[in-house]
Amino acid sequence: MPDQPTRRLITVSNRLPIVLRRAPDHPGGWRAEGGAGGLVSALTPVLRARGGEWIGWAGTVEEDAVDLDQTLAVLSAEIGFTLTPVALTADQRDKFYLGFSNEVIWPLFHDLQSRANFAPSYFAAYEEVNRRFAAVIARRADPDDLVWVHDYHLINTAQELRSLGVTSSLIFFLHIPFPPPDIFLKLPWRAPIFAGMLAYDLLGFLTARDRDNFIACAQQILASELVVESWDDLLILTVDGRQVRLGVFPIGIDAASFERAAATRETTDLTRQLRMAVDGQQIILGVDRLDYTKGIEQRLEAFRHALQRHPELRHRVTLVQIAVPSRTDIPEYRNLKQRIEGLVGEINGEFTHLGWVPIQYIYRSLPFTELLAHFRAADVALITPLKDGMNLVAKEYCAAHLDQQGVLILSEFAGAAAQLGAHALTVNPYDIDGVADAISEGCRMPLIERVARMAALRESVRTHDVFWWADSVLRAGALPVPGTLATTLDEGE
Ligand code: GDG
Repeated sequence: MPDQPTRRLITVSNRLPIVLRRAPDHPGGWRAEGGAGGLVSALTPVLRARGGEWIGWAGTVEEDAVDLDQTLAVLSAEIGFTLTPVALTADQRDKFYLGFSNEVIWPLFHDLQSRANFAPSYFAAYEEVNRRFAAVIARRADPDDLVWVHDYHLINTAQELRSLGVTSSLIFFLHIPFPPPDIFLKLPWRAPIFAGMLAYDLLGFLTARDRDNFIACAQQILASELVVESWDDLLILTVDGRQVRLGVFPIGIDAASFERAAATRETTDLTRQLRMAVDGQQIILGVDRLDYTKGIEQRLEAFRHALQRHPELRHRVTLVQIAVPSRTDIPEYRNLKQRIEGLVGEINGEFTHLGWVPIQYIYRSLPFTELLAHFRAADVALITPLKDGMNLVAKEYCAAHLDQQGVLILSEFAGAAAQLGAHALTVNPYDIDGVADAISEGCRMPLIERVARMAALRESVRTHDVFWWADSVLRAGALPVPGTLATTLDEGE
């Protein structure tokens, strides 16, 4: 069997890296927009560098999905890898994507079980769509291909693939946290979801915390049938004589591209404009999809407390909060937007004085160069998710900070804290006073300390970039596991 660099890669995720919108005036009748979010940011450079195929939903519903082939062929040629669509019906989009994926798994796996909506009708749609994805993959995959399935929407795809007779190596990567047993066991469909994960050959987690939570769940759910053994950097679970590899692979960014793009004339000019607009004040920056896991409300409260507890910050700092629209079809997200905008208004109403407005709030996705300029211009990045699988924004901020003078304030509950925590100011995002004090400390940090911390952060981001990550996962997915392992363990019992 060829080793991993030469094996064809089929990447599968709920979303393709582009979203198609009907546009009668465009050639083919469709207009393509870039997809949002961390998974697309991370995987696009990997597929560009390596080639292969990306299977996913193009954002269209089945009723609309005619004449896509020509548009996707043109886009595939432009992007450098093959885009293969999976169509969903409007009902599947509602129950599988908005419903089971984003109202059940997303909150539960972020430890926010009280936000989960365990509607009984969602799971059947989840299984149905996983079957649909499997049918498309089965048509495209050869036995020698590596099939790499991403994220919580597609946990049950491997089981469906196996039942269709697909024998390719199947890798699953979870881009969100895996919760501890106390929380996971609340899931009414815990048995089929857990069995779905065990049907892969390799399970990739972002941090050791997530992998260990998975093992703790396995110990409770499978009890005596389970054997866990370490092998290289991986753990091997043997269940009913079948082996599943578990690995920890902290996802990175395309750091070199970020550094290059941050250094361009255009970004430098925009950075200067942003700095001039705040007239000598320090910029504190928040960048998030507008999502309740990102802790934006708690962050705004902490900023309000910082202005109250540390009045010397008034007139000297501006908080720039970029909130990218996300999942706007879900009522919870629309309510959150209203609460955030209410808070911004309240805080600005309370503190605005003599032309100084403490919070600038941006509700849209910025063009890449503008985003980079915001990273470069910010003295402090305030990244305080309540829980986050990794948080790529933390890494992007460091990569873009060419002058090495930025301060990173980072939630201890972001996966990124495992790698970056030692050189960031780590905070508990629920501790409003603690975050307020960290804001003050970040703004007062002496230059020499800022530079030392940022240099170490940048080194970590550069060394563990997205290519290192993808390579580690694919290598682990392609390794032949020693067949004697289960026997050895049986003999040792
Ligand atoms: C999930 C997990 C995990 C943001 N604003 C703009 C913009 N962005 C880009 C950022 C970054 C991406 O969106 C967000 O990535 P994150 O990792 O921070 O968060 P999620 O979207 O929740 O990602 C996360 C990730 O998957 C990967 O495994 O790290 O924990 O939740 O790349 O730059 N991009 C542009 N304009 C914006 O205004 N162009």
